[in-house]
Amino acid sequence: AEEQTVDGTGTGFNVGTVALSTTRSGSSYQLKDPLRGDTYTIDMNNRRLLGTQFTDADNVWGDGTLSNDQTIAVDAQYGVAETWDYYLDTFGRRGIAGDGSGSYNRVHYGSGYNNATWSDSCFCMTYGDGDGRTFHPFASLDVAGHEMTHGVTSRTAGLVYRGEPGGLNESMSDIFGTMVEFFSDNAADPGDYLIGEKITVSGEPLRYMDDPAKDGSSARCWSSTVGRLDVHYSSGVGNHAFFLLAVGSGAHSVNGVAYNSPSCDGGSVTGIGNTAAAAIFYRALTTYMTSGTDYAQARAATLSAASDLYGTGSSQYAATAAAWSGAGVS
Ligand code: ASN
Ligand code: ZN
Ligand code: CA
Repeated sequence: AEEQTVDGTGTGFNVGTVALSTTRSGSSYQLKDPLRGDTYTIDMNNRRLLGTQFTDADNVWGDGTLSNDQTIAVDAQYGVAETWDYYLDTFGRRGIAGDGSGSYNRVHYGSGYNNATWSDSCFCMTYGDGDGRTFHPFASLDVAGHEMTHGVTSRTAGLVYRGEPGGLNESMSDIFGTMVEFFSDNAADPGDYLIGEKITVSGEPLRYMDDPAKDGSSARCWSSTVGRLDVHYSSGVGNHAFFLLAVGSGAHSVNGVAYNSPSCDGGSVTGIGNTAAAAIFYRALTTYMTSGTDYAQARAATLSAASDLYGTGSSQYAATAAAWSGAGVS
């Protein structure tokens, strides 16, 4: 049958009721977005192989409850659309690879699976349903932005996933996942500097960008042994530097959430806002960083980016230097 781009609507578990761009094929609708590289979502039906396409008779997807299999597909499909729009509207990047090609989501993967992953080989996202005790299903805006940013990093700097470059890779995913959450401006999931706050049953985030050590494992300040940590903990140094750059040191409230970001060197940092901070980090990631970039080199890469964008005499350049010093990277 001939395929048409149509306006659908859906109600997710985390995002509430949202607009979705979908595909009409004959008398049925598919969860496939022709405006964003034909990105689609499939149902793994709690198995690990062979998913099935989501189809629908009335183009109204999910109902906000987890007993409806489409509900979490709405969160996943919305997450990829918002991530696409963030990168395109902000940096002119068309899709994860930057070439207009779409990806796809696999939801209801496995049984009680406590993770979400990006794969460069399938160019796809996989979401577990969580075990229901510690984790809800993993489809939330910051997780979607985090995972797809792994694809962006892979196609640009190519940061290896171990040691300090691995921590930096993880940090880039936390940073841009957070930027996607702010960009989306979704009333049910407003922007914050917390990672994964929607996917835990307790409501506690997995990670805190203002003070990464709050999770009990992540590094707040650089040290010569930080590269020995798991990459999800060594990411703390980069997350802390980004928070200091965007928001600043000390106490701040954003969208009703209170933060307190200590600086490692005792200096104080005045934030330059998400837009300028993200512009500096994106240019550093896509222009200056390479597979082996460590934290000292990340500082230099962002300073080069800040110089290109704002000049070496700018407040943005000075804040970039102060932010890394505040995370112990001098
Ligand atoms: N959800 C994890 C992450 O993106 C999967 C992994 O360990 N790579 O960091
Ligand atoms: Zn990750
Ligand atoms: Ca968040």
